[in-house]
Amino acid sequence: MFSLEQLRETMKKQNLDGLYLSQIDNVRYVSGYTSDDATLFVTLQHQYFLTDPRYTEQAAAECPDWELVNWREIGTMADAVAACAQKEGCKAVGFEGSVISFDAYQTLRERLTCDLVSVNGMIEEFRSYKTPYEISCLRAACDIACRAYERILDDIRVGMTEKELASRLSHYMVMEGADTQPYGNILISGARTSLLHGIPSSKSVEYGDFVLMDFGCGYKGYLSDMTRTVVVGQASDRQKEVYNLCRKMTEIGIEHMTVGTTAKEVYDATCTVIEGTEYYPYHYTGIGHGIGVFVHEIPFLGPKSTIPLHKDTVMTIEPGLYIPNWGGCRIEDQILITENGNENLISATHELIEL
Ligand SMILES: [Mn+2]
Repeated sequence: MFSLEQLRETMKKQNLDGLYLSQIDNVRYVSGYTSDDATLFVTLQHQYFLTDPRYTEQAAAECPDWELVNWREIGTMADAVAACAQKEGCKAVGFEGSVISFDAYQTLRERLTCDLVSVNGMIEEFRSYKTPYEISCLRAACDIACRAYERILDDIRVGMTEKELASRLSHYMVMEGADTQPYGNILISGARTSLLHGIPSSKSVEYGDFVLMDFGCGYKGYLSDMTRTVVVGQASDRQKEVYNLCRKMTEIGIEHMTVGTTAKEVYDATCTVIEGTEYYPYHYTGIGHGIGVFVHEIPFLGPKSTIPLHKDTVMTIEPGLYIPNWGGCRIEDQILITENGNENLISATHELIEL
């Protein structure tokens, strides 16, 4: 479980006496702050919250244990971080190398005489262990998405555009209790369903279309992510065949999502469903991801990941088949790994729905 003491233990193990965090999801996770444009500087004794006057009132209320720094009084954000590190006499400062800009890095390099060490993934590792509170928020986010899904099914009919349906789906989630922050929902139809991350367009839904909905919402900052594929009218034999393969892949994957199983083993299990079929070339190898305050976080499910899954991780499983110029199908659930197996947080049916 995350605490500043735990973080400081991790810093000590890596010989760091300062840590600069600028990835906003990590900032929120570590400090409890819920807005934007802020960074953190943690030393072995103190913790600083750096932002500008737009957010100081909120930060003071949400992060009472942090020393508030208005970076505008000092110069740039990087100047303020450098000032904190100097004041604390830091010798080795960790920073998120994959997040910080080149200019900010150069400023830190110029201002600081100490070592700068890139420590990507330190907070993400903490984030992959969900607390009971986080799990309850994730569960609520999944329930909201499922309720909105039930409502959108009543709206999907010939002539409705993807955009109209996508915006209704977002609206239903907010009405059902979701946070209002925008979330890039995918709702695509017909041949466009082979686009893995297609953007809803002004195309109208037609009879016989697959409609693929990959969507989710936030609840107190914690996210849900689910996908369902339905048919408008009667499904063709090929649609049924593709749908059933996708369904089996997801279900076999879920069976394998247990403590100690590696991400690769889950991926391999899903592939057994399509091996030797004409559809094998149409699968995509990234079939799931951790999810929490950010939609894609460790662990990732795929052929290259040998990390074993652990208890209290919440992650998606979303194998799919994507046939260019014909269409695609995906069924995605959000799974909590438990001591004795797992729990599917998405309650929506896997049965093929023909509207
Ligand atoms: Mn997903």
